[in-house]
Amino acid sequence: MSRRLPLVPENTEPLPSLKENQGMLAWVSSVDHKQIGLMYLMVTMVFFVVGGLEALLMRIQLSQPEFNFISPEVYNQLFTMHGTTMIFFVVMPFLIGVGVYLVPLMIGARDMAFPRLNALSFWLVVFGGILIYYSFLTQSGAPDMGWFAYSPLSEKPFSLNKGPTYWALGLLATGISSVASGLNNIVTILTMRTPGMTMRRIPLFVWMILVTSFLLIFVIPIIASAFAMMLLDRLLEATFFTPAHGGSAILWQHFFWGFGHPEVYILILPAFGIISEVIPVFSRKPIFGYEFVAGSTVAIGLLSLGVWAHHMFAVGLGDVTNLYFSLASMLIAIPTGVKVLNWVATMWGGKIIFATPMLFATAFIIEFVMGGITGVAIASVPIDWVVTDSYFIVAHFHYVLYGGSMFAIFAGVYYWFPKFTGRMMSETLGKWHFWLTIIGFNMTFFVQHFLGVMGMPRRIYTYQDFPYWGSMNLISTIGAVVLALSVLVFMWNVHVSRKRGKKAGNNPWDAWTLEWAAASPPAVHNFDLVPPVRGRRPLWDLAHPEQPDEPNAKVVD
Ligand code: HEM
Ligand SMILES: [Cu+2]
Repeated sequence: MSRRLPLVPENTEPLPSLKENQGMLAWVSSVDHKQIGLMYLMVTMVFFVVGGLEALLMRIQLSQPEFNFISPEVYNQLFTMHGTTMIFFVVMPFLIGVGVYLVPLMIGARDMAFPRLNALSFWLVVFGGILIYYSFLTQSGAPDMGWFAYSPLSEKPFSLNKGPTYWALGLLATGISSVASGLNNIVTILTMRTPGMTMRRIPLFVWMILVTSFLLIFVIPIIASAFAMMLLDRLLEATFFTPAHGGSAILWQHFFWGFGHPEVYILILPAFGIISEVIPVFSRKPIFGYEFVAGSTVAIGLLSLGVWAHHMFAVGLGDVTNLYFSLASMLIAIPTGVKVLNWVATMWGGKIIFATPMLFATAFIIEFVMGGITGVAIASVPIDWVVTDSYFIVAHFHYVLYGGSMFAIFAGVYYWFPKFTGRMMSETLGKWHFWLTIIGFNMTFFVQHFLGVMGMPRRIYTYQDFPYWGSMNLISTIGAVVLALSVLVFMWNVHVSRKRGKKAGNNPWDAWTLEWAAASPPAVHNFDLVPPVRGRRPLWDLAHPEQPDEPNAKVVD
């Protein structure tokens, strides 16, 4: 379709440290953003399997009424560890990791601003994960108080229940990692862009990482202080969160959700970024309304700081407070809707190519909007009072987290895998993965809306044989098995394509952001020559000098 770009020789010898025979040491000691990025992706895949197995165990236990597969105590540990794992050790580090790999390439830089800090961030995540999982080996087992660790559940004395202590320490370590990553991204994006790469031209993925990074450095300290207080309560008998001794359990909830709601945007904004890169390339059009996609992200970031108590409507904060948080929450639907509109308008009239990344991106829009609609519904106080703590909520957040974040993660892997490895992933396996995901995901979570409205509470290890409860739960469990199968297909695809996939070349999708001008995989120094940047699509401008995106752009050289 376009002319080959003679910027980097195709299939250059991969950088020495990326050679397979280099052994573990080169990886473990690496400060290269590409190797660190790939290590993030590998570690998060391991955690994804672990968190998925925990989910599968829960679903087996719930497959029929009054089933005795796992005990109530273990069930409590499983949902706590599953939620914690998926949020802090899968979605978050995956998105940070893919950012670490791509941001320097996308802005034409040599590496992150602070490569050693980058390595520290990565290893702190590994350390935090090990610390949390270590709790399984203690005699009281893993933490069992749910991923939001409400007091008094999290305040049982350390001598009886060690899990929550390891949990808080592990998450403190990953919190330090997140703040460091946030700072690293901000400095990299603000100071290391190649000439011509103005803030109005950086890829939207980079915009999303930037806003996410500000959220990280604003809100992680909130939860880090709460963890510190929780640890003081648990280890030194302080009483911040124990009402019996003058503390306040509700205070914990404010701390937790003050962090927790912005956190859900930390889990979704970079996903929006991935979608904003994939959709234009596979629609063969520039993004519709770049400024609106970037601007609405800033709006979402700011608004997300002021809506936390929609997680606390059932607490009894009073009508005025509830009303404010309800309205503020609904307001977020506006900038989010703007984005959906931009993506659909980008596809509109485009020559759409439904390769696997685009299939996941398109499905993302549909499934994420489903989760968004139930989200606006439960932002309404009376509706929330009916369905709070029920399976309706479980359905809602899995639509945004799996149908949203995970779908975008899959889109991103299929899209950038050729850049990471120099090989294409199998399209046939990709389509199997996609359709099994669609079937399994919707089967698992759609019925849970009904179960919730029918009154099934979340976090119960079993239930009575009420009409339809058994059959709907069985459907959900079968769906989870299909979903597990889809993940196996995905992993198999990664495994075989890494060695035997079709050779990719520098720019297999005919995309236009700078990372595609580097070799696949990129040389250790990223670029021999960074292409000139005179618009938002530098590689398009190079291939089509007769119709550049910004004809009047100054040549900055
Ligand atoms: C692999 C498919 C998945 C299945 C089958 C699944 C299933 C489950 C189940 C059975 C529960 C417990 C519900 C309850 O008893 O209240 C749960 C809770 C949860 N899941 Fe998933 N899940 C999956 C993926 C994910 C992903 C990708 C995320 C996040 C990125 C996630 C985040 C959560 C959270 C935050 C909780 C709440 C834990 C808590 O109540 O403390 N799940 N999930
Ligand atoms: Cu929220």
